[in-house]
Amino acid sequence: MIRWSMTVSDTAEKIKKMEIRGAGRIARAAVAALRDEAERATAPDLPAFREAIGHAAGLLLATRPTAVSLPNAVHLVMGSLSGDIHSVAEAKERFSAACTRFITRSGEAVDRIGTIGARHIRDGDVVMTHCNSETALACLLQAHRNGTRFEVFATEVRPRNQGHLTIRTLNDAGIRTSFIVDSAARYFMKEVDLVVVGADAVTVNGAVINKIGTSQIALAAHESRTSVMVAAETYKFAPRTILGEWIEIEERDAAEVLTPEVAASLPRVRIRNPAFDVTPPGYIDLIVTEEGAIPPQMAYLIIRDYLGWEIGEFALPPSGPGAGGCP
Ligand code: RUB
Repeated sequence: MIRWSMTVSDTAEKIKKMEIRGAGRIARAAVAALRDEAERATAPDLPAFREAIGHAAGLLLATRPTAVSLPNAVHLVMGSLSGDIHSVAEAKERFSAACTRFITRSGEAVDRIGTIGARHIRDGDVVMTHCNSETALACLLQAHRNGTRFEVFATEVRPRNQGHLTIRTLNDAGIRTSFIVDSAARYFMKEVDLVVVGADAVTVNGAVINKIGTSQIALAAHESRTSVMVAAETYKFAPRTILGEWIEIEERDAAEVLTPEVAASLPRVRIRNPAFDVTPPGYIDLIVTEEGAIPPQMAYLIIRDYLGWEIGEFALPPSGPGAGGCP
C-alpha cells in the first residue's frame, strides 16, 4: 500500500486552514505526520532525535487550540519516547509503532461508536445533526446499514458550511435528509426525536465542546424534551480539566464571516467568530464512546480509567494565576 508522506509543516498548515478538520481527522493527520517525520529523521543521537520530534509536535500542537484530540494524540505517541531506549533506530521503531497503533485504534473507535450509537436510533426517528462529525455520522450510517428507517435534519453550519459535507455523505448513503439554516434548528426541533453530534472536547464535568451552535441546539432540544446524544472517542476527553485548566475556544478570522471589503465599510462593527461552544452536561443525555455509552456525569471515570494516566497530563506543572475551573 502506498503511504503518501506529508511534512509536519504541510500538515500543520492544512490543519490551520481547515483543509484537514474535524477532531478525529486532525489527531490522525498529526500523528501520521509525526510518524513520517520520525521515519525521515537523520538525527545523530537520541537527544537530537527526541528534540526534533518534540519540535515537530510543538508545531502541530500550535495549529488549533480547542480539539483536545490533538494534544491527547500527540502526548500518547510522545510517551513512547520516554523510558529506556538505547538507539535512534529503537526510538524510531517504538515511535512508529505507537503512531500506527493510535491511528488504527482511532479508526476502530469510530466504528465501535457507530455500532453502539446506531442502537439508539429507532425506526421512524427524526434525527438532527450539526456540523460534520465523522463519529456522529458513523452512528447514522450504521443505523442505516442496520435497516433502521429514519430521516435527518442537517444544519448549514455558518460560516464554514461543514453541513454541506454532511448532506453529501447522507445523500450518497441514501438517507432522507432536510438541509436547514442554523437558525431554523429550534423551529424544527418539535419534529426531532434525537440530536446526534460529535465533540472536540469533553471536560471532567461532562460538558461537551463542539462546533459553535451546538449548545443552542441542545438548549432547544432540552426545551422540547428531545434527547441529545454525543458521539466521542475517549481521547476527546480532557484530562487537563481535572487539573483545573480551561479548554480554549478558538476564535477564527473575521474574514470567514464578512469579506474584508464589507468589514472595512463598517468601522464601528466588531466581528466575532468563535468556532466552538460549550454545552453543559445538563443538556446531554448520553455520550457514546468506544468503551460504551455513559451519562455525561461519568466523564471523570473515562479520564481516570481509560485516558489520563496514559497521556501523562497529570504530571503537568501547575498553571499560572487565573487558571482554574472548567467550562
Ligand atoms: C468540527 C466539529 C466536529 C468535531 C467532531 O469542527 O466541531 O463536530 O470535531 O468531529 P471544525 P469528528 O470543522 O471546525 O474542525 O467526530 O469528525 O472527530
